[in-house]
Amino acid sequence: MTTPLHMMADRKDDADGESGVATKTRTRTQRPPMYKVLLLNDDYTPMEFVVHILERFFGLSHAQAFEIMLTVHKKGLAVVGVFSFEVAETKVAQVMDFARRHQHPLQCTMEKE
Ligand code: TYC
Repeated sequence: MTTPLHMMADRKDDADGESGVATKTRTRTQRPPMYKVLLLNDDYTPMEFVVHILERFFGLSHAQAFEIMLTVHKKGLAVVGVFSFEVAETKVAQVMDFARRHQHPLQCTMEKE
């Protein structure tokens, strides 16, 4: 069967039946979820111990560490950093382990941002 001449004018298909019309599917780029690491207040952990933790495991300056420690002390908790799941998990484990080894009840948790 041949295509009648009057239809031939509009046809864009090539010999393979491909139209040659480019199509794009919009695929949303998924960024990996980030996790907030939270430090919780308690009545027993010494202030200087918390400052030391923030310097040691979160790379904060003494001044920054002191500021965040005071925020936790006054407000009950503070976000100390935002990380990928694996990094956040490691930080929480390091803090919890260090506090436990020093017999302080300090609590550190993470939550999805
Ligand atoms: N509230 C504690 C105190 O008065 C200090 C403290 C600060 C404890 C921050 C925990 O995450 C914390 N010694």
